[in-house]
Amino acid sequence: MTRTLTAVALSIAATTASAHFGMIIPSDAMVEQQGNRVVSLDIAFAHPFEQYGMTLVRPSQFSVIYDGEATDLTDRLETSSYLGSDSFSLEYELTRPGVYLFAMAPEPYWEPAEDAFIIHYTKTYVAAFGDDEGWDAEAGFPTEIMPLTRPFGLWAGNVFQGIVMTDGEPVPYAEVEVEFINTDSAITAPSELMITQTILADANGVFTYAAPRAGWWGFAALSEADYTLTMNGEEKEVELGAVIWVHFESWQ
Ligand SMILES: [Cu+2]
Repeated sequence: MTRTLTAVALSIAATTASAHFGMIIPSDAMVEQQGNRVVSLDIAFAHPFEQYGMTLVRPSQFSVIYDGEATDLTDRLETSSYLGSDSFSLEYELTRPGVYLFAMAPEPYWEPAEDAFIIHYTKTYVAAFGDDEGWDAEAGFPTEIMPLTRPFGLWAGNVFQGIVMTDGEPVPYAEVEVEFINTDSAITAPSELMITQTILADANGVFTYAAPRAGWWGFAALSEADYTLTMNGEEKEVELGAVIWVHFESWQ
């Protein structure tokens, strides 16, 4: 009996601790030609629904991909703070119409609660000047969610579909965690189970989620790496996340 209770307590702790997301949140997902063409990006690691920040060290790579060409912006990231924890920010001027894909490959994050490292490959798409050309561009991550739904210009309530890919192949029944940026903790979850929504992809690696509310929604497809990293001389597992951030617009 005692053993059973301990197992339950441990699994609850693991679930609660695992709701972290790599984050790239632009000031606007659709930038108009008239007005401010500079997009401000928050680049962070956090529990978005619970509004809890974690430390992000300078990513090993941060880039923008436009028209098939990647530009390294890692050195342009400014140190910042997100939900009280170390993060980065970037001001980036959009100069041409089309889709800009911002992509982060972070350093491995050591999570003692999970006795594992976490690497969340994170991306978001920004459309410039009313042109959606390039909305399905690839960041080229080892694991990545490819959008099947155009990842901007969605209404709240629309479904978002993506295909989970690892090393260029779809991942059948991949687990995807979904969270909303609960700004100012405006929403109270009636149950801890509702902080993170959990879904599985189908046999073809395709998942579907209908966002019930306007705002930023993050999708993290989680898998275990086929390699380990060393911590104090011990081999430790590595959790890989393929994260995409998508904004849903209000009808108002
Ligand atoms: Cu965390």
